Amino acid sequence: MRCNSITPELDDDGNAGEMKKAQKERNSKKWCVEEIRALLDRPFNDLIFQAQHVHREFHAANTVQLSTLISVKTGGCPEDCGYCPQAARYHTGVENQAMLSVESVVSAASAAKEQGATRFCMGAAWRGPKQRDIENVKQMISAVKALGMETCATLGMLKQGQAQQLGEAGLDYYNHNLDTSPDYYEAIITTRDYQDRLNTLQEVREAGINVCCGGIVGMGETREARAGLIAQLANLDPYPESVPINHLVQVEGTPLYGTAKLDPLEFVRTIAVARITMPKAMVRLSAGRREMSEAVQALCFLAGANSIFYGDKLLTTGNPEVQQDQALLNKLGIESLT
Ligand code: SAM
Ligand code: DTB
Ligand code: SF4
Repeated sequence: MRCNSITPELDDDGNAGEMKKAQKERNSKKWCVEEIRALLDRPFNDLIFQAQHVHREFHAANTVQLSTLISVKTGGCPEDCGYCPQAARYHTGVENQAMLSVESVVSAASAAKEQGATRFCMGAAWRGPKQRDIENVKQMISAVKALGMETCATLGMLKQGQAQQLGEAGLDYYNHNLDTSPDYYEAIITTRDYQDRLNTLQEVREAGINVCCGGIVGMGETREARAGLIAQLANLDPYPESVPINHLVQVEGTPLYGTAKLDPLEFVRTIAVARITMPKAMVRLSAGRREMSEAVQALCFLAGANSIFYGDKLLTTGNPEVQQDQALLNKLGIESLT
């Protein structure tokens, strides 16, 4: 996409006043890949300073939102996402598990709430849900909502009308990631295309559900591809309310196992650019935290991350222990949103 002339500029200190005004309307700012690439290329300190500046204009400093994940249906997925331990075609040791009962989901949500999570996200290893799956998930959504938590679901591609049904059951957020840039997508997934993902995001938007959409870095992509992903996210109109930036969790048996490790500062840069280009969004420092040092996580918060997955497990892989996270947040003087 070419750069357009209505770009609200940030001044040298990263002042986002003009941008804030523009964002009150629709997403009038369109980002071209070159502009985002130029942000990613900035000297590290300048980039982080700019991101923290934008962050403080749009969000309360030193706060973090906590979301807990649960896998309501695990493994056996027909898709071929090269990163995913739940794809049936890879031998990763993940055991297939039938749909959880509503009771067990509610008790996990209630435990998560007890520990301080405000949002509960239910994930399923499907290409997309069938109508009977939707019926089950609707019950889970209503029951979790009744606990006073925000609800989120990630169930794969949605057919027309399905988002509407989930919304009626009380779904606040739908997570559906673009994962990487359009150009790199085919190297990672071949069983669906980019447009399929965009179509589902459109369904979710039209149903009035908040969009949670982000991607994965550390999959062997170039910096240019990371710029391409952020451009796609930032140019959604409006851009997502929630933007999970995952670091690839390398799982033995998946095609991406053994991918060359990404310099952690590249991950921090990606967070910073997500913050600058999507100022109002909650930017989530997502998968991969267990493999990250506390110092790198602290840099991610400085770069504008203000949400994390909280709880000992993501879907099938590990996440830092709750007590460890509480200690880290304490150490950094970051308070969780209630
Ligand atoms: N099956 C649904 C789908 O693909 O949309 C929902 C569940 S899927 C596991 C949700 C997201 O988890 C994926 O889009 C991907 O971004 C992320 N994910 C899966 N495996 C991952 C891994 N090994 N490392 C980092 N993120 C991963
Ligand atoms: C998202 O962006 N990351 C989460 C959530 N949305 C569903 C999933 C991460 C999964 C990591 C691999 C696993 O635990 O299976
Ligand atoms: Fe299936 Fe989702 Fe994993 Fe892809 S990411 S293999 S669609 S569970």
